[in-house]
Amino acid sequence: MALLIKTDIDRGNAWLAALAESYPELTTHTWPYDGDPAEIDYALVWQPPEGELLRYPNLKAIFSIGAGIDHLASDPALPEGVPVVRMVEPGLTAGMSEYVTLAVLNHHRFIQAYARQRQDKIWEEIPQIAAGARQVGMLGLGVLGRDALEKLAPFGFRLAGWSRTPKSITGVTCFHGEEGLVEFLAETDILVCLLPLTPETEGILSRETFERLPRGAAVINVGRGAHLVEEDLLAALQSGQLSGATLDVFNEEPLPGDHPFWDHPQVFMTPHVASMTIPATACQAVVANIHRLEAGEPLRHVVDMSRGY
Ligand code: NDP
Ligand code: OXD
Repeated sequence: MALLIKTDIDRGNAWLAALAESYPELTTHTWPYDGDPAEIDYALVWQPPEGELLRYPNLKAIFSIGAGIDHLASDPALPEGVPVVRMVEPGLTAGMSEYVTLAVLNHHRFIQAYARQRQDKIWEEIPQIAAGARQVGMLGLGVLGRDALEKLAPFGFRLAGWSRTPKSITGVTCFHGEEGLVEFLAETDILVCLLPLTPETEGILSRETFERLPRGAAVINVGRGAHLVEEDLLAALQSGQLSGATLDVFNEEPLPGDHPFWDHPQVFMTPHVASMTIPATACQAVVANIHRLEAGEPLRHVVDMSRGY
């Protein structure tokens, strides 16, 4: 049985080492592969070139190295009928919850505002707001959104979440669907986007959304760059409707050198590193799924490609 890995060299090597340890019988190749394409059973990929996966006629499953599968959904020549599996693994989940907690506390405790004051040697207190007086609102109540809310709970924030289908989560006020969005936004002081990128969610962080938030709210985007309408964010920061933003993902990555976000005093940004799949832990999920498929059992975390996530 053979698996082809397509990622960058360092991560590819980490995957090879992790898979060799947890599944020594599995033959592994890194992309580009110049052997017989018919020998490849599984593909483990991040951003493969368009049409690449069509080259392997005997693929049994495509594993996304990331939680997001938009890098596959955007391929017009994805092989039909081959299941696509998204990444669900404890390392990726833990990393995202760390980042979201950091970003929420950054806004809650005015860290960016104090950094600006420091530059101007201003020693001035900003009145602190109790965590219980703020609502953190999570767009997306999937694996990552739910874990981040769980990690935020001990701080005492009011927690809310929005999903496509109804949810019931202890300690979280849950909203769903278009009708639920307006009510959800009205009370959300710190808005976090952990949605998958689909035609329905593209551009959701827009002027209309920002105007529905309480004045002075903050926005954290760790979903995908295309969730955000960048010029609407700049306008909302300029008008004071939003007080700040944390951005990890961008429409164009790497962010072009002349982009206004680089120097914007109210934007805290990182280069798409909010969380990363960790091969040492993630290989367990991949290996377990291969064993399931080989035993004739259903795969876990298969993507509904018609829904886009
Ligand atoms: P899941 O598939 O587990 O969860 C997705 C959630 O979004 C679900 O709650 C789903 O609702 C909700 N959702 C989807 N479409 C809609 C819609 N139209 N309206 C309302 N809610 C919707 O995904 P994960 O939590 O594993 O990952 C989320 C995303 O995080 C990834 O797709 C990726 O883009 C991003 N990500 C970013 C990283 C980074 O480093 N910046 C790292 C990892 C992931 P329902 O529950 O009803 O189905
Ligand atoms: C992911 C990512 O989707 O890293 O996992 O963006």
